[in-house]
Amino acid sequence: MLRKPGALDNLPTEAPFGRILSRRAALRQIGLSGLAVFAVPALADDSVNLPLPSDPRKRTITRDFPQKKEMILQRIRPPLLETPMEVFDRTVFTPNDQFYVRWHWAVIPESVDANSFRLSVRGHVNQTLQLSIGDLLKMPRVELAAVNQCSGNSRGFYLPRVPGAQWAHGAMGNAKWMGIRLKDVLDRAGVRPGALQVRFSGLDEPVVPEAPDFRKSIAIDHARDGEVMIAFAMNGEQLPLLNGFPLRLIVPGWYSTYWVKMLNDIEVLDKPDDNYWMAIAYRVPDTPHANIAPGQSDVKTVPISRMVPRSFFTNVADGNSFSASKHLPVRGIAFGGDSGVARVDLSSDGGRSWQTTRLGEDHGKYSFRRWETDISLSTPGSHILMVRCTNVAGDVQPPTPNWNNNGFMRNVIETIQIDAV
Ligand SMILES: Nc1nc2c(c(=O)[nH]1)N[C@H]1C(S)=C(S)[C@@H](COP(=O)(O)O)O[C@H]1N2
Ligand SMILES: [Mo]
Repeated sequence: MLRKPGALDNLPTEAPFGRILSRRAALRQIGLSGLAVFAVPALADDSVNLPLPSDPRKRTITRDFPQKKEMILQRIRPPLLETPMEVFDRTVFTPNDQFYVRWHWAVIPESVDANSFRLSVRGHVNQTLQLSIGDLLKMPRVELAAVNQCSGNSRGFYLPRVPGAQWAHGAMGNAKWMGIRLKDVLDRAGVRPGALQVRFSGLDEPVVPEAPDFRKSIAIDHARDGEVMIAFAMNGEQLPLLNGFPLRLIVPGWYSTYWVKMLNDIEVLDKPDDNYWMAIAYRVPDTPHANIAPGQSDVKTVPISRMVPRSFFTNVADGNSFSASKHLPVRGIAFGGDSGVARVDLSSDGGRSWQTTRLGEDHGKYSFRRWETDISLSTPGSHILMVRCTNVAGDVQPPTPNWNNNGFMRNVIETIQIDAV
């Protein structure tokens, strides 16, 4: 488990197992390098000001977590690390060493021995399985680009504020995930008639035995849709320990709470999962945009599920100044949620008129997609820029922010103010 700051001061900060795997040599080596050591961060002086409505806006930049470069520190233990916005401007795939990190419980293995690691498949099946990494590597592989986004991404923008990590927009990332279909693993075990859900759990544990272990479930048909996968690689490398080495679940188009890390247990259920993480936590109001009035009670809730479209500026930020000119290149990223990006529109007059942006390469319906356009900034003074994604299903980002007790599913049209001088 992660120890208190100071306890591991003499250990190296680099994990020895973060070897880069070439895509072709494909993950044969994955079973050989399963050791990572946590060194607890010594906090650096660097900081960043997040564009949030409330304090603390000033956050520490840390370089002290294994296999991670500069990250915005939200919490040390268990680690919550946010991706700095400029990372999204550089590339459509978020590098593993700056991919955000979120864990619920602090008892996380410091190392996982990939040779002795076993994934169990049990419950309402014909045959219980104990699969090694080697077993999984022999099964047919699939690769898919998909956005991993925390349900509470952008929670720091909520007004009135709600408890929970005060993320700006960096609790998301896009990667090419490689692994095997969950369906193939379930077929191997043989799902018995009457199966309702499949429950997933990882190697992390609560700090006290009475606290609920982190477990998430999805419907049996969803689990067998051929898209939900068990990933052993991300962006052509094995998963960083903090992102779930050696295996994690990928549920394309759904919020990341279902993307269970360090996945070692799959249980087929013949009744609905009523564990804490399904019945109490990660629920949203059953209303459009999961929106209620602050303070409203007696609201019917449902487990959070599909993501909704979003778009962001990556090369300009609120408060930036530019010299007045006819052409300012503006660009960013968008994603459609659980369907592809149909269009991204930009307004430079506070939402009165909208122009269509050019979209970048299409890496599939669950991926980030880049957008870019030029705006005219010839009049000195303030300009209000807004960006809005419409997905292939016709869902569009709303003009007003949603609100709910958990700060989930924010996807209001992003608005920034820039100055021409
Ligand atoms: N085993 C395990 N998996 C987990 C969690 C966790 O606490 N334990 N948190 C979930 C949540 S809420 C999020 S947002 C994502 C974060 O994934 P990342 O750290 O790879 O970015 O992991 C998900 N999977
Ligand atoms: Mo999350």
